[in-house]
Amino acid sequence: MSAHSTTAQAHPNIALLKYWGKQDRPGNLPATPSLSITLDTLTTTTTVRHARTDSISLNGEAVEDPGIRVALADWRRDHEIPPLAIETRNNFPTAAGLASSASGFAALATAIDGHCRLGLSAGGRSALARRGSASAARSIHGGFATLCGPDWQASQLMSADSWPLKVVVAITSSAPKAVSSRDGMAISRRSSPYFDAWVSATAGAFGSMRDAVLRRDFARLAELSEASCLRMHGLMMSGDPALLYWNAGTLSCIEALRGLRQAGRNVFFTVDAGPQVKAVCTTPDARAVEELLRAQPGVQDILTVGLGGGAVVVDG
Ligand code: 2P0
Repeated sequence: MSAHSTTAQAHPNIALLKYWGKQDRPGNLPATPSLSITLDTLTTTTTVRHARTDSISLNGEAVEDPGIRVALADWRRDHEIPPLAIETRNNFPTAAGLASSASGFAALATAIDGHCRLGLSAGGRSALARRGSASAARSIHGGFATLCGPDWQASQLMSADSWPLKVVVAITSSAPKAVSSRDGMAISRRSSPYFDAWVSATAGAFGSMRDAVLRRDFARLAELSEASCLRMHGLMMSGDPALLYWNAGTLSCIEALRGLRQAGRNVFFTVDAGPQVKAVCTTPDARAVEELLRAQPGVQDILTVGLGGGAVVVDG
């Protein structure tokens, strides 16, 4: 052990090119590449310490978290990880559609790597985090991150400072989602007639989106991001059972944001496996985006964040 306890922090990320669906082989490998932005302000803080048996607490309460238990068992097949007491806290609502599993597994993998002296590279931590939750692989890095084969370890494409975009999140429901991402992905893969087309279209868009980010081409990034989001939701809706993660507020926000972009503002929408709408915009446009979203029917709350850094050990 490197210290009595080790604490790490990580932030959620939002995919602009979406991952939805897994490969048919072990390792929690996505069927598609993805590209994301890591947020600031929203933080998961995780402390691990040696214990007699594993225990997990979330925001101060003991929890049974099957996802963490399964990940620990998987990680222990390759690494020397003793029984651990894990305490994790989110400074944002866990069920608000803000990818707490991404920041959670990125913080946990980083804390364990530090505490147990696994000596992993950032790529190694990303692979560990991915085995817990694939989107978590991207939260190891700050700014713009990509996750693609053949190694399925995320890399940083560009730092947060290189293109400091803003994200305005419109919360349209605080209810937990009815179908988890993991179950939803399995349904889409098993039953949607569009699944293969989704996989090939996403692979085809990956290089274009990477180029748009590197060129800081907002208009092209907007076009590619909205297409990826709508294709993913089209896929979700086309399975059996059909998955419709949107509510009326989601659609109001999407329509309003399309109008605002037509009116000349630098903004686009993205929506994940839930009803919240994330508006990505340039800093001068953030105020107008906030005002517009706040005025939409069904919007309960608004949260504005910037782009942040990767997962780090903060103590220990
Ligand atoms: C993403 N999502 O790329 C996509 C877009 C939601 C919609 O990754 O099964 O929690 O743990 O690997 O990463 C959410 O799924 O799924 C997700 P698992 P994860 O961000």
